[in-house]
Amino acid sequence: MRIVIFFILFIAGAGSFACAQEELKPNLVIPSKKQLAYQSMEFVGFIHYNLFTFPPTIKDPEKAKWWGNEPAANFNPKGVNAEQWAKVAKEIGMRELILTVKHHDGFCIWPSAFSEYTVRESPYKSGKGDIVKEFTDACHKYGIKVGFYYSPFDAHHRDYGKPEYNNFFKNQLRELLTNYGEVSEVWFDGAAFWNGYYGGANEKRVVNRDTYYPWKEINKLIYELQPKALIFNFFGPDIRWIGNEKGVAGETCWSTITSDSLKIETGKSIFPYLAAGDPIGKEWIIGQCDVPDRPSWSWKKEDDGKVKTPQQLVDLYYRSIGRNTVFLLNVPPNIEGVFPDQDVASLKEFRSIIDETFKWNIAAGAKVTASNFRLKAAKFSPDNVTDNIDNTYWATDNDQKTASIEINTNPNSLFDRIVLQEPICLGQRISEFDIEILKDNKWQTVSKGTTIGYKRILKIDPVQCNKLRINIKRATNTPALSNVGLYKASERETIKKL
Ligand code: FUL
Repeated sequence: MRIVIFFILFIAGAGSFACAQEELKPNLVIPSKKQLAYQSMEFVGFIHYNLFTFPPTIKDPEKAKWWGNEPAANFNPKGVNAEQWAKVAKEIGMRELILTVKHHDGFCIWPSAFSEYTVRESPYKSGKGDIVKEFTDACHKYGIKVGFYYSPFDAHHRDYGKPEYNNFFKNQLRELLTNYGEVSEVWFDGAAFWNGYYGGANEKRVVNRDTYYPWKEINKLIYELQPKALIFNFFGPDIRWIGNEKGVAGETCWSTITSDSLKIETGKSIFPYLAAGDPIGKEWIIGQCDVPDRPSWSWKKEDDGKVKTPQQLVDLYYRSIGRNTVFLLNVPPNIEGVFPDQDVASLKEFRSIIDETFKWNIAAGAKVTASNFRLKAAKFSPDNVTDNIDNTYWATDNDQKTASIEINTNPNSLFDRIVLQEPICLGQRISEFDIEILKDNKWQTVSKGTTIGYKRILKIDPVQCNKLRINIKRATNTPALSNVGLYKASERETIKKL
């Protein structure tokens, strides 16, 4: 008897497998495996800590900024605690930390063999210290990925602006990428010119950032030395700047752009393009939203008390992660070398609020129907959007670029946050949607939007309803959704005025 049942189940299983014939074809432009993993980290941290953390000796305001000749002796931290950086990052859900190993002033916080302007020349640990080593050891110990911010612009180096400088640039990268274990991201700053010291020349040097640096060779070198690393640069190749330092992505945000159409000299016009991406872009380049948790990137005494509130951070979470990008939040160690208490307190409360908001998905396991689903096959069933499994999805038949799905909601559950996700391993497809709820037998629109991508979070007024309907109104390819989540925001997201 048992054998017969097994046999029947086997035949049925094979049948449904045969039915799931026609796979959903991926777009021409899709993310790499590395990019998929990076995007799912969602939240990463920036650490601006370097010579600039210490009060400048030069008082001339013209020269005060990135002049490139502040004495190395100024770098004299008394209590660098990289383990605290990594522990806090872990606690608040940051999956990677990116440290400013060399900023515009050229000072290196590792004892680089190619520079005489480093931590070795400073009093820190009597010239025997290496902040990059302390940082990478701590990150590896706590399971936090390592990123290096490296400023290509260098106001200290005498050859800056000449071809020779690029050898120094590559030598330093080789050093950083061979001596400190696994590196997950290399972050190149956009600045390319300034008045500077330049080995004593004391002048202004201007370079064309697009053509001066040998980007192709540099990228190749990075991938050779650290195959798992992703490269952040203005226009990618892996991660792109979102076009502002406010931590805010465009409400429309495609993960695709065409980078070779972009030139920095064209100035401002590139910013909206970077923020919104391009539905017909030829490359997949993840948007990343960088922002400091205080007015400045580096710690300043006068900014104590000006740390972003947990509610402001929550707002940035919605405008970055909630708009298909990765949130890169800067936390500056103070002059001693630790994250200040007030920053840590704000970050922890922020994380606790987000965790509370997204604790209960009231749509989990809900019954879903759709106007169409691909080949009527289980693999593409609408139920897949509420099954809590990442790699399952609902998709339509090839000729259906518009479609609706309806989720049976519990009329007693209140919600005001809607999370939508596309299975981006197949590319990004949806370009317009709206959301309706069925209340008192009437459909009413509660939200609308353009792109979804990896994750889109919509805020609506709190509602209870019997059904929620998502109408895909426009798509660049057969639409698919991998997840729909409904949540009730924590009361702590907004501070009520008394
Ligand atoms: C900018 C720099 O000039 C700032 O100092 C900071 O490092 C920020 C992340 O990038 O371009």
